[in-house]
Amino acid sequence: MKNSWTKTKFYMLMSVLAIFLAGCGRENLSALQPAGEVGRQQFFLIILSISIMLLVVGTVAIAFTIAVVKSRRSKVGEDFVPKQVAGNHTLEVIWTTIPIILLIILAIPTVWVTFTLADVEDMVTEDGVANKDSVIVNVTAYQYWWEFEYVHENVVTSQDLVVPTDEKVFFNLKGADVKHSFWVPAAGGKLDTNVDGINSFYLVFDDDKAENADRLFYGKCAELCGPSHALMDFKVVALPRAEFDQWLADMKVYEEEAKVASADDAKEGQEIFNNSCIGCHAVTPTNPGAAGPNLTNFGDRELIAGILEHNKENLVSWIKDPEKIKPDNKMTGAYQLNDEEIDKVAAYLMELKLDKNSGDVEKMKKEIEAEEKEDNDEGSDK
Ligand code: HEC
Ligand SMILES: [Cu+2]
Repeated sequence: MKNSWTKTKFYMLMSVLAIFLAGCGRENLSALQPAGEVGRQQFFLIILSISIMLLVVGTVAIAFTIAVVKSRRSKVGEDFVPKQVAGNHTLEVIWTTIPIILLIILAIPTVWVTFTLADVEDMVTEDGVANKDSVIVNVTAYQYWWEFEYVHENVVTSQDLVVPTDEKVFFNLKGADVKHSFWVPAAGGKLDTNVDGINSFYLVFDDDKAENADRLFYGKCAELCGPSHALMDFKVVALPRAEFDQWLADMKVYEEEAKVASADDAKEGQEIFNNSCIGCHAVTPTNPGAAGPNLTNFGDRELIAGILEHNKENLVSWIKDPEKIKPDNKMTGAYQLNDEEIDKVAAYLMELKLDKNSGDVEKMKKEIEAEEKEDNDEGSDK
């Protein structure tokens, strides 16, 4: 009876562990299932260092076991004194050389990969101006949200980072208030976002891996930054280049003027928004560095505030009491609205969806080219 209970406990423990470990295998957030070149190289380093570690631990464990088994008192007697090897030259040379060789095997690929992954040369042209062929995103981390600025296109968004697949995407990282850290486990990283100084690197998202992950990867803040640090999530939407360009062009439709609400309550909501919220939240895609997330395409988002499921009910709870959802967030107490007003504002925000395929990609490309010419002229003047 006792025996079977022990067995049951064992199986219970194992099944809990299995469920727990199953979380390690998700393609949208696991460093163990790399989604691109950067993640793969980092994964290779993980495997290399673990293999070397296992080799060392295994050898030591085997040597230890042999020593313990062979030198039992019952076997060798009370007065046995083993052979003394202190100061033995051959042995000392062996156990100094082996660790040196192992460290060299570990060091060469580590240093090589570190320098390769930090190579952001393609970000600028020979003239020293931003390379228009590369997608460059300026990332700013705030307590407790993320802002993404597309350098060439002059488009700002937040919380959902949209990237093209199968090419290097370059990031310039900085922190607006305290130090944060930008991490997309499946694609690579992490890299600190410092308050002074910009860190740059690139990531690659393979198109087939993105498709397996339903085109959505998970991102995290990886540096303790305050009470809501653990809630400082973002999403990465990885699209084929043509769809990515179209998304940018669709955002640019609202460059000059915010989307106008259509339903009656949303219309009233827009007015309330323009009185109480617009000081911190832009609804056109051209304003970086505002005090709150850019909401131009809020209706298309995956989540609210990076963590809540995207529906109107949750939006109402967020506007009513953000403090309850994200302690210490910087929106709490910034306005006073009654339930009816909150409902209308929420109706308005849910309407903030991009009109798919309304933007003119060709026009956008021409604008970028024209700007490049200007920059190049300036660049060659120097
Ligand atoms: C003092 C500036 C400020 C004001 C005013 C303000 N907010 Fe915010 N808002 C923020 C900040 C900061 C965040 C990010 C909070 C976080 O995630 O930590 C935020 C987040 C949000 C989000 C989630 C955004 C996302 O990308 O998921 C919504 C929705 C929102 N606010 C709606 C409103 C509405 C509606 C009003 C007006 C009634 C308003 N805010 C007024 C600063 C402000
Ligand atoms: Cu953070």
